[in-house]
Amino acid sequence: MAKGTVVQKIIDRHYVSGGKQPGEPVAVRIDQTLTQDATGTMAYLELEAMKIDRVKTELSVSYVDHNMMQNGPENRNDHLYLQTVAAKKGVYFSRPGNGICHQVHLERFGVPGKTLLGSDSHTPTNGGIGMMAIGAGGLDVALAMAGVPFRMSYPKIIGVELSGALSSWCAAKDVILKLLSVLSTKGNVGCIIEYFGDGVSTLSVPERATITNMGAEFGVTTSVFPSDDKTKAFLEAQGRGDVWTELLPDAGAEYDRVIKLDLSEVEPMAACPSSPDNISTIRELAGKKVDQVIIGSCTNSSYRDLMIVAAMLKNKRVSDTVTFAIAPGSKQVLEMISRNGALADIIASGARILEAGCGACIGQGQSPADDTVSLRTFNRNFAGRTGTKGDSAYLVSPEVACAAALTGAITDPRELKMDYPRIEDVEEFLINDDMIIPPPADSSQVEIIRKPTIGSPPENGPLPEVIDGAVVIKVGDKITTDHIMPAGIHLKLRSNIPAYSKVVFECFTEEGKPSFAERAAAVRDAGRHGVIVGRDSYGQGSSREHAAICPMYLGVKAVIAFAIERIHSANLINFGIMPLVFVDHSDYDRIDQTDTITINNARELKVGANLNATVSKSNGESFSIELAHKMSEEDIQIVLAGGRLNCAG
Ligand code: MIC
Ligand code: SF4
Repeated sequence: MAKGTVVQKIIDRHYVSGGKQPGEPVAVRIDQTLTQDATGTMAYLELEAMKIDRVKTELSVSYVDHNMMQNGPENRNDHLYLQTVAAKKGVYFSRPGNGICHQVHLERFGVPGKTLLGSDSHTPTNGGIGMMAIGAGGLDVALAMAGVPFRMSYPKIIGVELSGALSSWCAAKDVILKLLSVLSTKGNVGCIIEYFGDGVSTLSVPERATITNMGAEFGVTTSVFPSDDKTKAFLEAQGRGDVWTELLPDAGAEYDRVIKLDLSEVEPMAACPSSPDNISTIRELAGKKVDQVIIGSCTNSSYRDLMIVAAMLKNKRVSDTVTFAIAPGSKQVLEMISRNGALADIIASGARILEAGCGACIGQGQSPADDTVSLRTFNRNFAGRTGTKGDSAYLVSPEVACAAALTGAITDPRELKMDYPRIEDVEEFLINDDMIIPPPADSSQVEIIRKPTIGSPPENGPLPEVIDGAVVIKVGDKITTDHIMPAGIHLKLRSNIPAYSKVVFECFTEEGKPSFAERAAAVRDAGRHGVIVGRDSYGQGSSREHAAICPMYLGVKAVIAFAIERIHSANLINFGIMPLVFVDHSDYDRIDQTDTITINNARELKVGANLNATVSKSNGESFSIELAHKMSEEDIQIVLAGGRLNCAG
């Protein structure tokens, strides 16, 4: 067990119950929550279903940053519901245009040493100021708002010891890409990363936040930096010095594993298509023609990032063969670069200015052309996430992105022969919270606006004794929640489960053949149950609980894989679907999409006990397989009840 680390101190201060050995279930008190609009509507509908008058957290904030296109009435309907339900339940509301939830939260609300639970997988961004900030499904966040402690597995703490300082043109993004090349996106479930060592003080808070943000791609519970003088200076510059407390690891703090990284050895890197851990150096990729460059997302759209970009673009013009777009992370950033003239330099160069929000990162516009290379400062490049099938998206630092925008090809920024525009830490940010609406002290008069597209969480019955399972899909390794539940143009359906369910696993639909939704609905309507078969690291990526709700709606009762990622596994349980793992991996090869998997004693689920299932082939052959699970007693009760909303209390 790790001793005297920052993470352990935060857990100790928030400990409610449970074990203290890595892997044991532990419940912690949640101080703050955040939601965004794409996951938020469901989260507040679930909170309403819990019949709680007012949230019980110290602070809860509802952001609108994902669904900004307002293509049809659905998005604005969601926004109206979110604004009024926030007022009713005692939640702050950050209006559309105010910026991306993680960036705004870091600027205006994050507090070192506190816990934050957010219905978005990049919630760990606020680990950059020493919070224990965790991404979860909307229902877990609704429960936290209702005052229920968050259950997690007591973490293994991976210490990343930083030494040295970054060289010119090498960025925080390169640090996290380097680490992704070491730790990869799989096999890290149940761990928390804590940064320590002499190198920490050389990184500014926005740089730390880039690192903790993209730490989500490891599949860890979260990533945390200590809270030190740099944190203090950042909070003071945000006019919030009063919330600062120092939070450092004790001398001799023990980590379960230590990775050493000398920042001076980090060089410009890229995550190549189509996984954040497919890492190359820019030197290796240099010369590759680029058609599109976009700077933005919660990873790289801070004031520091855009000032670097503006300095690189000043008095220059974007290459004729590149389309170049910039989305600032927040209204604060946009307003500051507007007032100091940096935005004018960016506009003059030919960059296209997008609104402060998620935008292209979640496939809302800016889809690249067929067979072209897109360079993005984002955190995810899962296949098709850009909105273009067969896309080729690379994830890079703002420095590398800008170099490519100027030259039309992947270029090592060190080759540009420019002076590195080192950006000093800001002494005073421009503070204007007019776009954040605090909840009224008395909300009895507030009426919640529910337009016709605001549905309700679908219902589910208890887990049946016998799972008469049809394998409705068999997929391979690293299936992300973007594969399961596409976002982009479908995002506006998040409040309408029957409509959104039609696109589950859409990327696997073959021309002229029934879709997953059609196959699963046919199985359900025949009174049988759906089973999804996957391989390693199933459910990577986003926190979207729709990747569980929609399969539940379509009658899925079990997912069987080699390993299921943390947030997705919790979401499956929350919606009454069993997350199961193959005991013998070779069984995967023996199962086909048309097979039947029967589990006779499903309701006899026991902690630590395996289940037996029978696989029957269409030719009459059958064989048995053994399935394991990691569900706790509480998880089992939730699954047996058919989901958390069916459980009393
Ligand atoms: C993402 O980056 O994939 C998202 C969109 O922010 C998701 C949340 C969602 O699907 O609404 C996430 O990261 O959790
Ligand atoms: Fe928004 Fe992209 Fe960040 Fe998700 S990763 S919160 S879509 S900016």
